Amino acid sequence: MVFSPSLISKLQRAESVTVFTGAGISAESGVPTFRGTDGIWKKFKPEDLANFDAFIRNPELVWEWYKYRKQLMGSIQPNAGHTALAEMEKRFAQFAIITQNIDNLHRRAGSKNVHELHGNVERNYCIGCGKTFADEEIMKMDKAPRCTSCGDLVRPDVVWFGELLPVDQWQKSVSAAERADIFFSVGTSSVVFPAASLPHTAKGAGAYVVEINIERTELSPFADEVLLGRSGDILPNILKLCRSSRMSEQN
Ligand code: BJW
Ligand code: ZN
Repeated sequence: MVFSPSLISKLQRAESVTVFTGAGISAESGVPTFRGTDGIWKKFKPEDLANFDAFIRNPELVWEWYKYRKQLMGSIQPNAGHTALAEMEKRFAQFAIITQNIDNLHRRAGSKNVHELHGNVERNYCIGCGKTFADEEIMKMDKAPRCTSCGDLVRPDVVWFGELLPVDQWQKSVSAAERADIFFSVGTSSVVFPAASLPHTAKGAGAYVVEINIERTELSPFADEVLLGRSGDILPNILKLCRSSRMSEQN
């Protein structure tokens, strides 16, 4: 794979790298994306299920979707893209992953500095009293689990449309975007806000913005470079480039 001279020299000199990921990075592990040509939640738009009103209207349906996804996400493995990012983290003074994904695959691949903007599918809490529940308990209960303390509905600890993002994760993500010398946006359609504003924040603060996606997105016209292809192919090649260009300092 051939990279531009600009990206090669930026990688050689970068102190701080931030990587923003979306559903596309996990597609090669077998997690369906939400939108785009390969998005396979065809029956429902994410907006139909991923919101609190839909949950209250039909908790059985929303839970059916999440229980299916919990099982799926628990049974798959990080792919070459996740692993390459975990290796890259060791080669830069500052390295952060900002993910919109709830699947925990970055941490499972070994990445340490991960900011989760939309929650984590492995956590659950009661909407009445806030009590938390482990997946083992949840999966044993009826389709729409109820709190063992107050009887209210339990929900997955994820961020739905119209809900605020976790404040600490958001603040850390903004800081990571602002301090980045290189900002990679990987496998996201860049349509869901406020997450989709982060590449623009990074660019405004002087970062070199590189998009990796199988197709062009809303971000493409603003990116300094668009690398079209699968993240599981491109990221290992970027890691190779880091290994060769930063070898003397880091190996
Ligand atoms: C590959 C690949 C491979 C495939 N290699 N690439 C109008 C304008 C602006 C904003 C709004 C608006 N109306 C409403 C809003 C706000 C709303 C929003 O942004 N809506 C837009 C859809 C218009 N945002 C919110 O509501 C957020 N909160 C908020 O704004 O709070 C303030 C507020 C408070 C009160 C009232 C109103 C506002 C919250 C957003 C929460 C999003 N939640 C979800 C579900 C999480 C839980 C779960 O997973 O179940 O997050 S929705 C879903 O979309 C999920 C994702 O994280 C998110 C982003 O999707 P992503 O990752 O980009 O996936 P895809 O499928 O879209 O794209 C995959 C990409 O991968 C594609 O481009 C492929 O080509 C690519 N690809 N294979 C590389 N191998
Ligand atoms: Zn409760």
